[in-house]
Amino acid sequence: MAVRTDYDAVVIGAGFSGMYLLKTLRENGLRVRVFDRAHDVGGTWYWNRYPGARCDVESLYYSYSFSEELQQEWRWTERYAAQPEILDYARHVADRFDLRRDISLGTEVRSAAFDPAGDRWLVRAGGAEVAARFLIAAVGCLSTTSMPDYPGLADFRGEAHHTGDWPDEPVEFTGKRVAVVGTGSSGIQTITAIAGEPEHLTVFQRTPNFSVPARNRPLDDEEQRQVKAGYARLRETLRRSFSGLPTERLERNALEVPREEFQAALDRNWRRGGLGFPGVFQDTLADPAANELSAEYVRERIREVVDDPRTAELLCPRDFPLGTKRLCVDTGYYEVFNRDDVELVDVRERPIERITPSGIRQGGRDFELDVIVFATGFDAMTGALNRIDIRGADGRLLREEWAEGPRTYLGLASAGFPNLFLVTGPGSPSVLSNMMVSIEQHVEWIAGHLRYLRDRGLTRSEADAEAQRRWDEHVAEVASLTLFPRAASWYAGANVPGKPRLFMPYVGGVGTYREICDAVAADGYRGFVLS
Ligand code: NA7
Repeated sequence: MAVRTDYDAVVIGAGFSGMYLLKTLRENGLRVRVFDRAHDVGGTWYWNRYPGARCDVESLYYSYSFSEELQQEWRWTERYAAQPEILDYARHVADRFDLRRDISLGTEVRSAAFDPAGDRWLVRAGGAEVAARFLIAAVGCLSTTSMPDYPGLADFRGEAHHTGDWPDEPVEFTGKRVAVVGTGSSGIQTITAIAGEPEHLTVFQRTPNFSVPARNRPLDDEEQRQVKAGYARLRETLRRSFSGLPTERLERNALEVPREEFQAALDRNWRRGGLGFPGVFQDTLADPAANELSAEYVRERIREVVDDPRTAELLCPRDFPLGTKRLCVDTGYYEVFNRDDVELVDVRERPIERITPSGIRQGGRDFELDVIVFATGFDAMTGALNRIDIRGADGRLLREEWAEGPRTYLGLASAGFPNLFLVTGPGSPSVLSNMMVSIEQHVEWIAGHLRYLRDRGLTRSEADAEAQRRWDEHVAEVASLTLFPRAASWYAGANVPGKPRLFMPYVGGVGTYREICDAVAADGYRGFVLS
């Protein structure tokens, strides 16, 4: 029986994943509709417009590789692109490939139910219902903000903003009393960008993070020309690498090399700047003693910069191994704490008690404030999916299936939810990688799978429950060989009260993961039940 579908595929999200899906599936002859609740494309880079927002992966690598013309013609101005430039790039891509005509902006997908009789998804987007054979969630890993449930927040008379949901209009800090709550990447970037503007800046820190220098700088034409001349090979190397980043990897153990060699390698990477630091020695993320060597190296750099020894010690991370929470990449963060108009407040032992109409009450002190910036992070990796009512073949909700933590096959699909595919989902290595490398791989794999189904007249693809169980086990097993599970990180759901604790990313690396996905495809999509 022929069943009506409005589209072959509905894609949720018009960030870098959703846009590339649209382009690829459209070229394969599919009718595609993309929905996004934002009023423009760009996803993460649309919402995270807080001061100082910048990518922690270098612009020449944090960019699409699928179009030779695009990668040759687009010119990045800095080694690390700031949010406005990345958003411009996203808009450029949308226009260049004529994507906007198939994207409905300002349209939130609230529910989607699989219709087993028609092998299709019925999707409620905005006020309308559409039917599509496939539903692809390109909702992002860090797109649902996490806001502590402070009493009194609604009564605050000043301005309060979350970094991940920043207003369009510029926020004025000059001459004001400002607080930043949270010292992850977003907090560190905000603090560094605004320091000096407020009359007084109070930083509320619960857990210090490891932050390494970015060494950001303008990109000159010659450097761009050189990288672009070797793009094809470079991109292929990144696809086959561990993290999708062009970092130094010595294939040696920190504990086994002479001290001078260890010191020289870390000095070199410190001077170079960026995220490569934990990957230089192969035991850093596996052996606590090796890790401690690198951790202490960073603490020494903090002590060198921060004048007040008590403040320096408060800023020194000790609660988790280096690299087991995403490193922060900064430009002058620790220097900020040498300013007279900046105060660091430790809230670990004595948490923020409440928000008062005029500020924050903590440790028996009342902080009078005009602006509070909440840089308190995200309900990462599952938050955006779980807030949509996604009902599978037997009517069960995805968030209920995932009540004990997400279950996926390859991070790409979940048993019980036929014809639903996830881009950069839990169980994939995406959040540990250069996201662009992961996005392209996921999109191309999903597009290949849909081609395979169409060529064979198949209308239904579902992850097999047993294959999924084995994959989840494998993800956990690989993680257990590393130090990652030792951190109370958003990778493990530990940053959101009540969220199930489960280490979600696949730590095997993007190159290995690609090989696994390719082998599954070559084997007739082993682990999927097709009909
Ligand atoms: P993160 O890295 O999750 O950082 C959130 C910060 O907010 C972190 O320092 C938290 O401390 C802090 N936080 C959260 N809740 C509270 C409460 N209740 N009180 C005090 N402090 C709190 O989010 P970001 O947005 O900075 O970065 C997310 C990713 O974006 C990043 O990893 C990069 O990949 C880009 P905690 O550590 O939980 O003690």
